[in-house]
Amino acid sequence: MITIASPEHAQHRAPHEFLDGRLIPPYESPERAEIILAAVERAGLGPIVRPRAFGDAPLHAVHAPDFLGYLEHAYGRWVAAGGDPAAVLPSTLAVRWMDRRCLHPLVAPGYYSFDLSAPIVAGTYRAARASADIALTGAALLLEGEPLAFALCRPPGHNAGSDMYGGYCYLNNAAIAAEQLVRSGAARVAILDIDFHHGNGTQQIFYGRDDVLFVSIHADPAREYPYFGGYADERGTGAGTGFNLNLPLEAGVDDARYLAVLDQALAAIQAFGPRFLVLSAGFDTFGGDPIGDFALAAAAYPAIGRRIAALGLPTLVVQEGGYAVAALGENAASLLRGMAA
Ligand code: Q9C
Ligand code: ZN
Repeated sequence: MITIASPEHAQHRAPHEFLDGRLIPPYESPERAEIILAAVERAGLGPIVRPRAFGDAPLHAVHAPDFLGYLEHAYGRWVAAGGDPAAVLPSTLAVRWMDRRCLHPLVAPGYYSFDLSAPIVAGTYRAARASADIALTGAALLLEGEPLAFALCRPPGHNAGSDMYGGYCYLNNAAIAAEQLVRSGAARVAILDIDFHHGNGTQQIFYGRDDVLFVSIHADPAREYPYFGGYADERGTGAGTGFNLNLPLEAGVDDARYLAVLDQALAAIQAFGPRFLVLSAGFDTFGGDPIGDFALAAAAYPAIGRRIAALGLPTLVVQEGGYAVAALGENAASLLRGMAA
């Protein structure tokens, strides 16, 4: 197994996030990536390499050009227009009845972001680019014949859509990697999302597609973020109908329950017959996670890894969420150990 990691992630450090009307310290911190890297090193799971640089084309294959231009320049333009230098966060959100585009530097954040949990600081775009390059390097390694790669991405990506960001996510690393695999000749690619939260961005990007299957196991959005999507009746549209599978779950899910649902997800992937698997791996399903309400034990992660590996597919593991920082490194290493075994 090969791990891809970069110190560039540290360029992104949110000063705060909004939650339930309170400005609070951010759950998504640089320490997360450092702790995962240290645990993977300790576990001796194979070489750890830096990402290659892929340029703009693979980002444009997934994200809208105006959105990428926004992300790149948002912070500088915000500060120049008088916004708080601490971070870009919108004051007015584009919603159902007002979805016109307004690109005033103090207002564009409310067009492109769908929540108040993804502040942009000076280094956010650089970090997000490096994170996407990490995922793309993992995809390249699979194309070169590696059976298993771990993209230690930060910031995470699965909440970012083609022209929207939020939920700590800016560029959709897993989607960018999956699209690259398709464009490199894979007829079918499956994405399995095991983050506690629904991967609304990944779903949106591939919703009309029959060559990329998206399967997600997550907290029921009627109860948990992202609330406005991720329901079981969202099955895809047009040619993509039947190629989106949401498996929303109740609070308190334990190891046995989770593994039973995972088997359902894996059966759907097997029936699809993909050439590659991209695994959006979040560890906020852990019982000790401060923003999740599942009850997985540490022992669940090697078991999850073993079952996924039993598909026998070349797999790119892409790091997403997980905020129980003290356990995060071990949980990630455990999943990978289970997969590599
Ligand atoms: N009451 C990822 O794990 N706030 N994103 C949730 C819950 C945002 C999660 C509030 C959660 C974003 C990558
Ligand atoms: Zn999550």
